[in-house]
Amino acid sequence: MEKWYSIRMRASEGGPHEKGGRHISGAERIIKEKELEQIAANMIKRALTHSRGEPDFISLKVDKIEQEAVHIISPITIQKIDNKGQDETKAVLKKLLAPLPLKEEVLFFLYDWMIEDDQTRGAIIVDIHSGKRIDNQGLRGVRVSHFDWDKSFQEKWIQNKKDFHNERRLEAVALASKVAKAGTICELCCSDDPEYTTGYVTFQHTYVQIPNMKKKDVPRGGRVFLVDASTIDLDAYMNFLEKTPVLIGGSK
Ligand code: WAQ
Ligand code: MG
Repeated sequence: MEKWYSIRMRASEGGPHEKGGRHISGAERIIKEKELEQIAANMIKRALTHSRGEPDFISLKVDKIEQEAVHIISPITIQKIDNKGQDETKAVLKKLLAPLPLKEEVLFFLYDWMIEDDQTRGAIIVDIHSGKRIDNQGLRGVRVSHFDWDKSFQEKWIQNKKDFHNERRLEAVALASKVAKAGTICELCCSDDPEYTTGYVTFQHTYVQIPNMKKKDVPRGGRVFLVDASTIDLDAYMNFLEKTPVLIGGSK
């Protein structure tokens, strides 16, 4: 039986994240033993060559995982919509998310927060009805972890998707697929990388790419997971997002 590992990298400048260091880069994979060395080297390279700056702290963690514990899930459906400029983004989001029980003032408050966030390392969990944050994780937020694509499944999946031969995008789709599977009603995402202005929202099991989510050259961004606080088991939800190994596609 093949051995599987979770491998995770995070890099920051001015000390480790938990001691106030500024986040530079992060990545993670679920891989087989024979891939470990190569992928560890790639992750270090990625940390050292990131557009957000030069890290002075890099953490690389490797954990063996039990094959039986791995959940296999399908990728979320992909869509793209037009958005001509950042001054139209709020109107685009409002129209797109109209089917949800989400008040305009809550949506706009969360959007404004997300595009300006330079503090929170993970995502915040917010009740879709009250608009209140419910995760109690402070600046750490909730870190979605232990997820990856099955590589041969991914090769087939991208064949008819010309815009998805892109590591960042593929990673975002995998994360969003796990987040949706956990019972999230809607996810809002904006990169904190200064040059990367395309964000996305997911709802009703669809990932909608939104150009001009923020203005260019802004090194801020964030993620929001909207849930129904009256029905969700918050501990189980967070445990699934942070700890349960999930592979997109493939088989055991
Ligand atoms: N779990 C939870 N939140 C995270 C995680 C994680 N593993 N990684 C990042 N975040 C939060 C954190 O607050 C970041 O500031 C924010 O999300 C953005 O992270 O189809 O690159 O890694 O072209 O900069 C979208 C692609 C890319 C859209 C998003 O996000 C497309 C991206 P980044
Ligand atoms: Mg980033």
